[in-house]
Amino acid sequence: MQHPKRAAPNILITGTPGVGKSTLCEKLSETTGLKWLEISKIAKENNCLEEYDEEYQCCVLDEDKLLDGLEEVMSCGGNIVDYHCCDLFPERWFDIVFVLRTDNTTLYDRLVGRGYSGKKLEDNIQCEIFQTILEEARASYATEIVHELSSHTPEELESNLQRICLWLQQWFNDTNN
Ligand code: DAT
Repeated sequence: MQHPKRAAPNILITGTPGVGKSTLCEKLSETTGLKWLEISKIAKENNCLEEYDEEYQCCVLDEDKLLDGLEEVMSCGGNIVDYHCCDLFPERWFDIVFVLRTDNTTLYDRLVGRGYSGKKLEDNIQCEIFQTILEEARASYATEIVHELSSHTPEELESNLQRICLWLQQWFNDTNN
C-alpha cells in the first residue's frame, strides 16, 4: 500500500556486506535524484554506535536513537536506504525492498579484497549461503514488495538500475493518476 503523505517513495536496498549495495545506491541516487541514506555512516556520524563487540568485530547499534533521528526524513519520502540488516526499520517506511544477492565465490573475493578475514569473513559468507537477509526481508515486509536482485557484473548493475527506475516511474504514474 502506498503511503498517502509521501511525495516520493522510499526504497530499501539490503543484502550481506559486499553484495553491491553502495555501488547500486550511488548510481541510483545519481540517476533518480532520490537521497541515498548510508545507514552505517549515518549511525557513526550521529553517535548511534555503542560498545565494540570483539566477537563480531563491529559496534553495537543504538537502534532507537537511529530510528528516531530518521523518522522525519523517512516520512517525507524520496529516500534510498542502504543497510545490511532490514528487520530494525518500521515496515511502514518502505514502498519496495530489494535484496541484492551474489554467489559465494564472488562475495568471497570482494570481502577478501576489502580486508575481511577469519570469523568476520566466514560469518558473512554463511549469511549469504543461508540467505539470511532475504529471509529477514520476507519476514519483515509484505512478500510482494520484496525482490531479489542478482549482483555480480556491471551488466547486472545496469539492469538492476533500469528495473528500479522503471518501478519508480510507475510509482509516480500511479500516484499522480
Ligand atoms: P556493499 O555496499 O553491499 O558492501 P559494495 O557496493 O561496496 O557492496 O560492493 C563491493 C565490491 O563489489 C566493490 O568493490 C564493488 C564491487 N561490485 C559491486 N557491485 C558490482 C557489480 N554489479 N558488478 C561488479 N562489481 C561489483
